[in-house]
Amino acid sequence: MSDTIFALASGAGLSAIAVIRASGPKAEDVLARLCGELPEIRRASLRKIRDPRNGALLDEALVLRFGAGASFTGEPSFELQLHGGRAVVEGVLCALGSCEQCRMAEPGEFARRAFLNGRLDLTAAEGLADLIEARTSAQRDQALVLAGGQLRDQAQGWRADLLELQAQLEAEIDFSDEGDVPAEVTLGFETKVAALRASMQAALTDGRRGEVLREGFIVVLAGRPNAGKSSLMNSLSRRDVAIVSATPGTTRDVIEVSLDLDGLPVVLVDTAGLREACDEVELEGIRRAQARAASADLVLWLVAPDEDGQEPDFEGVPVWRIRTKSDLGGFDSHTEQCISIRTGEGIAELLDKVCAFARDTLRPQEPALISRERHRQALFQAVEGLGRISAQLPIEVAAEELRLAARSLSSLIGLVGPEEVLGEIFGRFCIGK
Ligand SMILES: Nc1nc2c(ncn2[C@@H]2O[C@H](COP(=O)(O)OP(=O)(O)OP(=O)(O)O)[C@@H](O)[C@H]2O)c(=O)[nH]1
Ligand SMILES: [Mg+2]
Repeated sequence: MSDTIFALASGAGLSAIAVIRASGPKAEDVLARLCGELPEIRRASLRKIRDPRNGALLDEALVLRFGAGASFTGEPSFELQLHGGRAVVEGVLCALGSCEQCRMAEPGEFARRAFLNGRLDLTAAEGLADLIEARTSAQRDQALVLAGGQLRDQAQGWRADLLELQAQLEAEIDFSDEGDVPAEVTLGFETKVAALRASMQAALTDGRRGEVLREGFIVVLAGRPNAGKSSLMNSLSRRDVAIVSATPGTTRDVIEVSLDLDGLPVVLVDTAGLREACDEVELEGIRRAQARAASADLVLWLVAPDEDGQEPDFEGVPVWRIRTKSDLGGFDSHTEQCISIRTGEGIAELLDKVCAFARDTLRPQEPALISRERHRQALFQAVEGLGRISAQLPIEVAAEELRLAARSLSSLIGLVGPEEVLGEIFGRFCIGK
């Protein structure tokens, strides 16, 4: 039988209220030991919380009890809304730890139990993890859609269609049993498979916007040394994060700041100026700058008034050329986009343009179905398998491809799959979730 687990579910540190939750077969016994008479199920009740070892009063708290089958984990559970002081929280955690078969939860263990008890599918669990980590409103909205089961429902729909096609094929195998010639896939059947495959493929052709929204839209500030990259970084992030100096080659490391641009998560990245350098440290900085730019969603190529070099190609990443230090003159404001940190010229406009571009790419108003590499891989495998089914393929081979494609979709929602995948997903949750 599994242990009863407990954890602080609210954030660490001083707070008005702290929530400790517990779940497992002994939850009710444990709760009775802490607060005496059990409160009614799902009814907030004020109770004195005592240490079961010596009866010492630890706090007076709101207690919520959930029955098996109607709790987050599917097990008997309870939550204590305590006063958030450190001694209160530590005292209650210690008291819980003293109860038999009761131990601190591992990260994600509540969610893992919910999954194992069929309360959540794997994609919904991932949605909850994303919801906890969401820093901006667009990330929150996407996480809510995933947690709400959009991907699960779609995957189950596709899986049902696959099983239906499988049944049709099997009927044909039985029907052609007497013949010597192995039965083959018909043109009509090929068309049905192709239609299903196209609907899955459409979900994959999304420019990875779900992943980009989850991880942040990456804007790299690049240019020659002294172009004004770090100055722009500080100005856009409204923080003094990067050292600015008149000495070319000041920035060596990659410096990142996360911004919330009108609900969109944008990661600004300041980099070392690109030039022919001989200094080993600077060379490494330049190598990192180039790698970061090549994996960005947008590069702002900053050009000082005294330069006129062409912007490099960063492996197809969109690059905007921006003239800096416009207060010094020497540019054509009709043909060039200009900014000045000194006068503030062009900064608000640039920020608006970046925000509009990110919005265009991420399209947060229509959340993407896929937001993780794991989802993409599973769906991709199913699409690949269906792509191998064509007219005149032996029916047995086609049936096996359909079976494998259905299995990929099952792994997506967690109906089948190795234990490592669960460890990978739930291990990333925080303790208490
Ligand atoms: N006049 C003027 N000077 C600026 C402006 N922006 C930056 N500077 C100056 O240009 C110099 C270089 O600025 P940085 O922001 O450090 O340039 P960088 O591109 O980060 O340089 P590296 O880190 O060496 O690659 C500093 O002396 C800044 O004060 C501007 O808009 N106008
Ligand atoms: Mg710099």
